[in-house]
Amino acid sequence: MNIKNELLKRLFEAEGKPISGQEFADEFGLSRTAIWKYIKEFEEEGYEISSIKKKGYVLIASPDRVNTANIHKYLQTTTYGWNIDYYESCDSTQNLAHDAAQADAPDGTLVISEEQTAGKGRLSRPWNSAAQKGIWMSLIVRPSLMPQQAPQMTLVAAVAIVRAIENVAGIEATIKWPNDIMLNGRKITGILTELQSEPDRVKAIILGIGMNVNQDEEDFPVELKEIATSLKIACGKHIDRAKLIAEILGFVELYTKMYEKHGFGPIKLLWEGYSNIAGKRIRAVMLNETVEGNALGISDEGLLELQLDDGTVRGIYSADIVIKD
Ligand code: BTX
Repeated sequence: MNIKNELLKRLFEAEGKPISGQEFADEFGLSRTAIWKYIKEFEEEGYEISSIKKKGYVLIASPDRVNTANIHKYLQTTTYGWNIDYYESCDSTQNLAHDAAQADAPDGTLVISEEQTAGKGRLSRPWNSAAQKGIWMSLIVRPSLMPQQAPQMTLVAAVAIVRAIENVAGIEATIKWPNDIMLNGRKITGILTELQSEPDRVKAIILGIGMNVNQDEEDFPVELKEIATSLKIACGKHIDRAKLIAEILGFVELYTKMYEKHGFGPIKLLWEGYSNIAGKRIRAVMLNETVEGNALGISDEGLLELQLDDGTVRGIYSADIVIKD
């Protein structure tokens, strides 16, 4: 057990009542000075703690940070998110997660940053990642899947994210195939799934998740004003990012296990319930080709199935789609 985290957890759970430094020290066989040092460290990290004579320590306020302590306060997973690499700023959590995965970071390791200076989307497109406003994180997972099953992890993550948003913000978002989560027709989340693999097995999947959480309209650069939104704009209140992250990790763990055990069928059912494409007329822009047709849904492999105007059905692996009606 990490004693510093345990102390912070007790301070949170006491909900404004004092925690006795002496009792905590006795319980863990530590000196009072060791406890006092932890309290000083918390204060340096931005927590506001008051010390009441003969009673103990009271947590008054915690910083709006997605650091390890704040996430662990809410985390209820078995594995995912217990190992965290936290940064105030970095170029891209995706790059750092690739390095960590190559250096054998354990299953469920989370790389997270308050800000990204070179956040990226698919095809190296830029991903706007303003400091302390969103969730910019990459989760390293090592499921027992074949490499060809990896792209479906985007859909696993999408369902997990929609469920987490529902629980924490009380609003229902929709999934736009393959990797966007939308609110009121605008993008709040993008998912970037990347793979490290051997010919016949997945070594690691890096699930990059970028979510706009507490931005106001004026926080978005001009080129995103018409296409992006945040949870705060949609539901009118500031959202606790750490709580939302813990919730996302919980659902990603649950659905990844489900996918490993029972295949894509149950995930597909959940996904269809949240997606906005079935029956719609869609233009799919791929690297070398653009096609248009009516969306039938997704296949058992997670491909978008489009019925073209000549009646043929095309399975599409990856594209930017435009929903036409
Ligand atoms: P995508 O290629 O589907 O979307 C990228 C496009 O989305 C951009 O070209 C731009 O139009 C738009 N966009 C950029 N920033 C935002 C934003 N903040 N909100 C809404 N729309 C935006 C989507 O790629 C996958 C994004 C994954 C980002 C995560 S963040 C953590 C991890 N680290 C990293 O570098 N990438 C991932």
